[in-house]
Amino acid sequence: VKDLVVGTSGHIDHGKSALVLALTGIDPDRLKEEKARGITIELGFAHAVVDDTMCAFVDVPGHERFVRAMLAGAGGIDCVMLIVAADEGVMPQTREHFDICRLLGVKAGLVVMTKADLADEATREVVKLEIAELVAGSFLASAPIVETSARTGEGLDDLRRALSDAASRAATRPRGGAPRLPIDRVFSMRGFGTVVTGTLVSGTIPIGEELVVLPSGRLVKVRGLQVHGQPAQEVHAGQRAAVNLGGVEVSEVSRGETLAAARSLGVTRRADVELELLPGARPLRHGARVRVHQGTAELLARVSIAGAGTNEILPGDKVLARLRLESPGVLTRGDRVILRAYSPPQTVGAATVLDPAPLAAGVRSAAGLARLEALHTLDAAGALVVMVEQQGVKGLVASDATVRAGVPQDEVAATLDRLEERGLVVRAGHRLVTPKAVEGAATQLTTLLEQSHRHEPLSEGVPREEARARLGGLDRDIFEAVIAALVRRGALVDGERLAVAGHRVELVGEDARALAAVEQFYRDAGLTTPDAASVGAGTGVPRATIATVTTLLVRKKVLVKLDTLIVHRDALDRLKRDMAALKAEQPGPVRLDVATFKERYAMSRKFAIPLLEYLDRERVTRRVGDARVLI
Ligand SMILES: Nc1nc2c(ncn2[C@@H]2O[C@H](COP(=O)(O)OP(=O)(O)OP(=O)(O)O)[C@@H](O)[C@H]2O)c(=O)[nH]1
Ligand SMILES: [Mg+2]
Repeated sequence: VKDLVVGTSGHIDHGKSALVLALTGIDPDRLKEEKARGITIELGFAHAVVDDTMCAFVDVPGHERFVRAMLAGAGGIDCVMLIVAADEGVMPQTREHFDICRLLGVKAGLVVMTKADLADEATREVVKLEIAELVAGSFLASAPIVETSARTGEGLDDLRRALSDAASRAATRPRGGAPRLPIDRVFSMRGFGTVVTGTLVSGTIPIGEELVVLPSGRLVKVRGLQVHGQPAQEVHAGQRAAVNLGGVEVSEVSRGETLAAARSLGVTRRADVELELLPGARPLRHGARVRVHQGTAELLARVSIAGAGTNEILPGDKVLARLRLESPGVLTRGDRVILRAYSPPQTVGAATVLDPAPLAAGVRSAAGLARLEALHTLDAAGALVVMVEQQGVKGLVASDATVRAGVPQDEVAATLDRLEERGLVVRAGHRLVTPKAVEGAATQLTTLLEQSHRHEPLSEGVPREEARARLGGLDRDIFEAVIAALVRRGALVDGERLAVAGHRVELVGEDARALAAVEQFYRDAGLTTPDAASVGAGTGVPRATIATVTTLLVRKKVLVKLDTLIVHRDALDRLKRDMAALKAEQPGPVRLDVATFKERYAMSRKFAIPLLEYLDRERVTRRVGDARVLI
């Protein structure tokens, strides 16, 4: 069977709940207060199989004070029954609810003229004309008007047929993709714990799934599922579900929050949108406060109109704008939200999200407007490129492809392949960046290295981390991409230190002679190496130059630093060979103590200890107590 969520809509007292009861046998008004006052206050739920369709009915209140609840219900419906009482005709909330359905983009539905038993033929004809005028040019323009009476049962079979027709036309919701369930009720059930209900607007949730509640970010696990009071193994898009959640208390979840897959939706305080003001609304000023309804949530926000100088949105206009949310919202690109005035809280329009997490840079400038215009005309992949471009060399975290640009999770890999192939985006580890930004950073890095080579010709290059810091603390993944780009074209030598290809530490004139003299001095000194002062005295090289050339020789591994000693590598090689010879002289383990070592090489303890420790490190000797054994 096909699943269909059918919502009621219409003015107070027009017989919405009575009709749902007549169709399903289930009274959607459950609350004591609803019974006492004879009106619907909260969303009501019922279900029935019509033909081969399982219809989940969401019954909304018609009272003008409860439009908020109506909106929470309307967000998840596939098909609307617009209800008009035959004895009253089209009334204010008939219009408002109908506006909301239209603005939300509900695609299927029908009109029901209820209380047919209370109006004569002529009155009903007038009401039909009113209805025709209301729905002209809309998705309901050619929908049937079914006349019913919950009292006499008249027209109920016609209604079932019309519902079945509408069901066949209604699009099914995407079962693939990430699950998203705006929560409309939270309660605790004995023996189960926390239960939330709502309509799954996309994806599939199996038992055992780990999800997240947003915006709070609490991690939860699905312990059990019910659809229309029956246990289920999984629920899919288009079904109303009760979800038993582990890992969270009833007090920690509330209506308006969203149950979703981790990393599929973002939490935001800012959203760039295309805003549409209803023809009947009052002009909306730049900076005006509005109520934003998304899913089951209501948030307060201020409207910033994009572009310089536009201070007002006129009725019937569509403009690009930014919503600055006063509390965190759960939004993704493509979401449709309803806007109501702050006071009185009438429905004034709707908005489609273009970027749910824009940077703080404003939208009042020409550049800000141009960016929104681009986001407006592009598909998700195109929008992703704009978002990546805007991040510059900082790049965009790859998960934002879904969270921000709205590329479905299972299409991200293919989309990025395509964008990379076309040279629009580069994947740098966990980030996305434009080739242009990588190039910019590459040029910067090259300039930086060239400068450094000029200032320190004796240095073999700039240490990696230092280079990264000097590029403004570039993200590690992007830094690696920049290096890779330069290496690929042979412009950079990669290593612990970075250098421009072709950079040679070459000493000329005085410096070259100093280097040779110092090296020769150390070579001659053998194992008992001189201190800096005697190097100066022995070579005649100035102190500062000695320091530079020594550092260079150490870096080139011609000289080796052993604690406080500096020893020529030839001397160390000779020492190792001597040790090997010593071992070869006699069979069995050869012991060597500090005194013997000192004597053999005619040196003091100051030299013997670092040299023996060096031999230990090189695994020529092994320390046993105070002595060594040759290995
Ligand atoms: N005569 C007659 N009365 C009806 C019919 N349908 C509903 N009523 C009565 O109209 C009143 C309002 O009906 P509800 O179904 O509660 O109206 P509603 O549209 O759900 O009202 P709200 O949810 O508060 O917006 C009740 O007293 C019903 O008994 C009908 O077909 N004929
Ligand atoms: Mg009702």
